[in-house]
Amino acid sequence: MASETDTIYALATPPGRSAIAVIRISGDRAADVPGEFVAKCPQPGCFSLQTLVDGTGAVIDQALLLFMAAPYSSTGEDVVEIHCHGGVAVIQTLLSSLANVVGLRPATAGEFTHRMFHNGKIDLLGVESLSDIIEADTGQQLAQAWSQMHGALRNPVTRWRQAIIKIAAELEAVIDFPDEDIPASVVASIGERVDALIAEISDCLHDNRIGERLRDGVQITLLGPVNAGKSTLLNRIAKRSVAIVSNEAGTTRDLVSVSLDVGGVPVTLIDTAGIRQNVGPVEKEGISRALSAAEEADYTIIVVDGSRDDWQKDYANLATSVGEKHFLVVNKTDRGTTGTPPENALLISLTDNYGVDGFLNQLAEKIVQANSAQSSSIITRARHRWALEATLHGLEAGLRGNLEKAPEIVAEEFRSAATALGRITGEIDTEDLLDAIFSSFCIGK
Ligand SMILES: Nc1nc2c(ncn2[C@@H]2O[C@H](COP(=O)(O)OP(=O)(O)OP(=O)(O)O)[C@@H](O)[C@H]2O)c(=O)[nH]1
Ligand SMILES: [Mg+2]
Repeated sequence: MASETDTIYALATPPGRSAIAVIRISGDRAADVPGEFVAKCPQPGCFSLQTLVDGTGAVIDQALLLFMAAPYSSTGEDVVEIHCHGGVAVIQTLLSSLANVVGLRPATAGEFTHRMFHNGKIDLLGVESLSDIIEADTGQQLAQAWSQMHGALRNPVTRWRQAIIKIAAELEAVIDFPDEDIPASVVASIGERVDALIAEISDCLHDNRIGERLRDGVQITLLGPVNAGKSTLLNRIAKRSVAIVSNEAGTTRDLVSVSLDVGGVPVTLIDTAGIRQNVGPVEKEGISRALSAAEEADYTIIVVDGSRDDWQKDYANLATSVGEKHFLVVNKTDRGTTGTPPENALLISLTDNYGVDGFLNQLAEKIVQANSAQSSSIITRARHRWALEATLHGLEAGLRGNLEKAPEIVAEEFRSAATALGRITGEIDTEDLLDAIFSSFCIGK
């Protein structure tokens, strides 16, 4: 059975052919591993070039070995890294040799990081940041991940938690002397301090989900009547032919998406089926998916054919269903436009390339402005938000309680607020949560 004290190993680099591959080994038996290949374990903190041979004396590879002795390693255990040539046979031979070493077993997903956490090398926010650093697709996501690693949320959470624990402790002291009245000055001071904490935490929660959006990406949906030019616009933005374009109404049936980097903000742009009445079951399903995608999106681009008589009516219907966060693109102006467009209309012609760059610049500006990491946005996961909401809830419930008559109930509310904060950094936690977080890592991390 897998144990937390086993020595574990894994390929730390992606599988397949590469110039160099790295195999990591962590645990008590790590320093014995070079000996299994008739090589010497280097001095702690040193690399050494060694020839690794198998049981018959045949050379497997010439590799750089690195040894980091406990506790001065990433996992806090003895760690050996084999920096070998990244050939499939080299990697496979080394891994199957390691499988035969008594006391060694392959690591499970995220197990190296799990050990870092258990050995106090990193807290839960650090674990999440590490995952975000590896997953980051854009520069802004990377900057946010590092800012989280360096304490963007940890610092205020630690300060708030200490303040709440101090307040709860002051209350406990009062509870210990039940015959004495709580001095009015203590009641006032606790009220003021809790008010200030509530204000600070609420402020942090009112961040428009910028941090989470930057981490998860922004979703933009193209919506509009059939034949308006949605797929043409998607292809133009993606700079390649992703979706089929044709003059046949109802060409797009399913959702077609592309991933984009807009000024460092990761964006998923989704093309959808054109909206129209009286259609068959397949198209009907497509339209229902289109409307759901627009509902879930952070922004919707409503595309209409400005040369058609009823485009204003189409726009009005769609605008009502998607709400405020939308852009109105009136396409096909090369054929002329009917009626007076509303003020927010962006007039373009994809065929003549009229107004398209202007629209795209405006779109990019809006996305970057609204979704760039800001020093004030320190919540990057729904988990953080829930915990901060639970903290607020505890503090507000405490304030509503009767400090003079039932200080123990108030203290309990404050303690629950401190517990919720402790969950963010992992000081207080359940194994369930840890398992969920670590399982998102790849094997070898
Ligand atoms: N005249 C003109 N035609 C355009 C313009 N933009 C796109 N078209 C044409 O309009 C037709 C429909 O374009 P699509 O991009 O397939 O339209 P769509 O909104 O995706 O249509 P569905 O998928 O059927 O909902 C194609 O023949 C395009 O070449 C434009 O600015 N002017
Ligand atoms: Mg289409």
